[in-house]
Amino acid sequence: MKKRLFSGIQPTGEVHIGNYLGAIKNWASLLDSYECIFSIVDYHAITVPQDPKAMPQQILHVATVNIAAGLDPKRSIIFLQSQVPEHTELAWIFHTLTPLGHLERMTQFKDKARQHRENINAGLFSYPILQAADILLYKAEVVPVGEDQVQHIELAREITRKFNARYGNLFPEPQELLSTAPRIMGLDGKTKMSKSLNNYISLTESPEDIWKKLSVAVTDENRKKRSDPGNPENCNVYSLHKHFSSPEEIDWSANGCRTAGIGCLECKKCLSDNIVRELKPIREKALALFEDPAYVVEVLKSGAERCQEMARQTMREVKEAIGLRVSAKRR
Ligand code: AQP
Repeated sequence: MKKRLFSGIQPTGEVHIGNYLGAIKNWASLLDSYECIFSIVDYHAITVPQDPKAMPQQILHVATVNIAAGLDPKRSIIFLQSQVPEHTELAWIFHTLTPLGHLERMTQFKDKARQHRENINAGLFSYPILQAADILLYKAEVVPVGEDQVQHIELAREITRKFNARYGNLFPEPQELLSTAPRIMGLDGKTKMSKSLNNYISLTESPEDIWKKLSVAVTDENRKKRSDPGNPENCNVYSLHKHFSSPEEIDWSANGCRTAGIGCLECKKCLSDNIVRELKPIREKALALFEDPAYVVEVLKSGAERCQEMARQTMREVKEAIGLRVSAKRR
């Protein structure tokens, strides 16, 4: 029997190469090794303000791009979180087990609270509890994520232990699975690449726009002019080469930077060509799928139906364990 795997992505904007290298590419490579469930986590997305008119389009966009990037609906389940109400039901139960102090320590909460000072809501604070429910509703054992999510998976384990200790062993302890690129930095070179910050290259970006964005990307800031030698270890463009370029090109970039043998623009051009080449099939498939939203809607619908069955079963077991199921039968 294959172990079950769960992961999610928020429909908060364009899917970028950070999501791709940190998560989606890894997900696609795991389809045959695990029983895979992927969710477009719209309830997580609304913990920061979203435009209700744009939301349906964002959901379809993120689902479509994930399918185009390798999530094969025939070999995995892809569904929309809000179509399976048991996620929030189980999250409520987990709220009663989660110490406030644990939530206060979450780095993502602190970062998002700083970004959205005008809307620091309770959902943003308890986001990791809903994430624990997402995973445990399907008793998933493996959760492939980027590094930013590891703290949340640790909390999910903590919640699992508390539930199992109080109510009996129902849930397995989920483990994170990191890709070889767990943290891709944004083109500003300073913050994590994010959908909600304008520091990304999206998976459907045109070749012209990829070059436009890369040509102004921050490199080693101590390299002030072409003739200055630089330090590739301080350069995000070099870091990206490691994920898109051949070993020879990676060496060429590092040596050329250290000796001032090449300029940053030359180095970026090579990277741009390689990113364009890797993203080409994804972009083409996504553009074709954008013309067929009915197919994507159907994938989400049938995914939700399959999840619903598993979710109902788990909730029956949870309620039984907690003592919330009443019956007229005498004991
Ligand atoms: N920069 C990144 N490097 C590596 N992995 C990343 N992930 C996100 N950014 C990077 C991983 O992608 C998966 C889906 O992410 P998400 O949509 O759930 O939320 P996020 O981590 O908050 O992603 P963003 O792009 O930064 O979205 P916004 O701006 O809306 O907050 C996760 O596995 C994540 O680790």
